[in-house]
Amino acid sequence: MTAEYKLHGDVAVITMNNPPVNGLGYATRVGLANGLDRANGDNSVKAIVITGAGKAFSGGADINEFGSPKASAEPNLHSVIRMVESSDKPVVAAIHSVAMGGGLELSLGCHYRIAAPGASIALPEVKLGILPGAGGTQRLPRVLGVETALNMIVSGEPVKSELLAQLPGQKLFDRMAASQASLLEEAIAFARSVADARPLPLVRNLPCKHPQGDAYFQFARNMVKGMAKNFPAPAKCVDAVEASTQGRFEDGLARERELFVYLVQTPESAALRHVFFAERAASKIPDVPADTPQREIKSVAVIGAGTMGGGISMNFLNAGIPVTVLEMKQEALDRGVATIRKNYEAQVKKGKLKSDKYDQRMSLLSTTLDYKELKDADLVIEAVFEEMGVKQKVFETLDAVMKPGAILASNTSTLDVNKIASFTKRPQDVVGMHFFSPANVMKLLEVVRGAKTGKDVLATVMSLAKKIKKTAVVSGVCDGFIGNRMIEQYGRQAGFLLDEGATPQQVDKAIEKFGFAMGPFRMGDLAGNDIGWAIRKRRAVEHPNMLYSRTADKLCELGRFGQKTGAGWYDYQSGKRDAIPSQLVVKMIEDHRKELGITPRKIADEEIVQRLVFALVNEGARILEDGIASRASDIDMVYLTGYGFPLYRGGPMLYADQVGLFNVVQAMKRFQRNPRDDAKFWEPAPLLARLAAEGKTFN
Ligand code: 3H9
Repeated sequence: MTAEYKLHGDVAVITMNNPPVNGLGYATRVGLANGLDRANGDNSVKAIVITGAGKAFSGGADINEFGSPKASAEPNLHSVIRMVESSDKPVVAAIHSVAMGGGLELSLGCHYRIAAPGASIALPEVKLGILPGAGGTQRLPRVLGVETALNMIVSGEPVKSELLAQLPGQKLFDRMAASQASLLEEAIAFARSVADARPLPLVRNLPCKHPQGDAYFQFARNMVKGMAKNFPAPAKCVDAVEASTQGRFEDGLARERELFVYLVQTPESAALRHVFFAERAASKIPDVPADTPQREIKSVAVIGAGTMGGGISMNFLNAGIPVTVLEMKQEALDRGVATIRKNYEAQVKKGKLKSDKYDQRMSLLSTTLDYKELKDADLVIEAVFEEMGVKQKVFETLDAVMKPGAILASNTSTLDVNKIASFTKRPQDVVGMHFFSPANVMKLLEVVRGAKTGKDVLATVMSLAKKIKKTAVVSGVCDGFIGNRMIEQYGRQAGFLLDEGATPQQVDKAIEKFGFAMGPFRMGDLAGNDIGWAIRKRRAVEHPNMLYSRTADKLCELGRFGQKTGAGWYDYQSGKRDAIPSQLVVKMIEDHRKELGITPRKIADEEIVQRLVFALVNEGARILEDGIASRASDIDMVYLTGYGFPLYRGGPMLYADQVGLFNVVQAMKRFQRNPRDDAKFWEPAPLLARLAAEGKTFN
């Protein structure tokens, strides 16, 4: 049982104890129900306090139980809340640290609530693609007013208890405790003081109205429609809260239930719940325990003041960690610092950064032309040209100058980190830290684990990533690591689609409609088509048999590198980023087809999407099988945070699971018969074939 029962004189205290956050799983609910029964059956008990052990009152329903029979097994959360409401003796919720979701809903069933300052109060269900399903949409408006409650429910954002307590007319908290330390004692005293109060107050009996209900809810609907495209939950939250203002409490509760049951089954909710756990799982490395000692990172050095080096530096400056940037020439340093300054100034102008914070960040930045001045840095990140010879020189120099114990990181996006480590006499200190451009904005950090990378180095980099607000995912060493190794296959398919009859805008539109932030051709134009060109030239030497469409090379031979040259797959007007379909490119593709003797065919959007996404999935399966990624959900995190994969689809591997791996393999078999495509390309990875045959999933 995961709730403890203890008598404090004539007050029974039931303490939920289900670490880490007292999730209201089956055993906790049983514990609460038993505690309530026991207290009500004991004549010596006059009042009851419910609280939580450890670091939360309660984080809400146990998300692990969703979709399993345990979630609704009796006593379900509704039944527990009904027991609380109908208790003969007053029940007081003693809230501290975290009261979220079902945890807050449980407290709203209590007759009284006392909160410690600093507690995070939220109904965050919308972030999981659902709505509060245990009365939250009906009770919160009754204690906070319709508008405040709806804002909290639609945003899911936590609000501090002391702020809520100050709202005029609020009935959420009957009392604030002086501190968390005194909460329990004060709650017991309060419970004793209301022991004889009758009738016992119930939130459900409070009135709930909005003076301009129709107009207000119409306005709210318009707001969420704009904000929450592709996510059904926010609009349903509005419906549920509206129901709280319209009729009997029980009717509102029934409406909430109906909407909850609908939402919990949507693929969007499954995706968001998957992401919740995927995010937390990614921070754990199977053979690097949580208590692995870490190195202290008090200062950072960055080699290279280009776009990447500058963006990387900003992450650390934002976190209050001093950075020294090194370049070969003063002009390059000046340019790099000017760009960082310009980025911060833009944030100040937009009101996103206070000017004193800006000064503070810039004061943490220093520059040098001399490697020796970096010697005391705890971490050095190299962001120089992507060429092994250049990396070799940098790492040999770092090995010579850096103090013992410094972490030597490379921002390489494709090169062999083991080889880079071999340029030093301390391969245990070498790790890949692959940031994504723009590095000060993109959430993803691929942490590349070399064969000899120390566990303490990995543990340090993972916790540093959290400090600089990145989503870190560990990748083994291979060409392109997780993200770029997969994107290469996606890019190859995009090229084959052009050869067969599609246009760049058709491909982009189809995949953008699927939900990608940007299609492959608009993306190429933004990142620079010359980058892929350089990689393909290197690959042509290393993998001479790899088949590509030649269209991308031809584009580059025309000097059409993308936005930076004013022309790429699309045309661009100077100073603008709008992609305008290019007649010249269409003609170039048509000529190319003629050369190959291809008669173009009309390709359906569905085929485009499947070929691009299943290309990712198949390579993802290989990456899993090779042990480059530890889990399928890590691959999903890479694509969600680094490549603009739609959040509401949960990442390529979850998407494949939802489509069904059998169906994915069937589609691949169909593509294999396509005469223009590379038949070998569509051979299902052994892991994918096996899981599909066994009716299993990646996750
Ligand atoms: C709900 O209540 C539905 C009802 O309305 C209706 C029902 C009928 N369940 O984030 P952290 C785990 S829906 C299971 O790193 P922090 C988490 O996986 C629920 N597990 O810590 C992690 O495990 P591990 C509405 C949960 O201190 C560990 O706790 N509630 C749950 O930075 C630590 O998590 C929410 O959506 C849970 N509900 O932040 C709250 N919550 O160590 C979601 C956490 O094995 N949770 N875990 O990786 C949060 O926002 C944060 O976790 C919280 C703590 C603020 C609580």
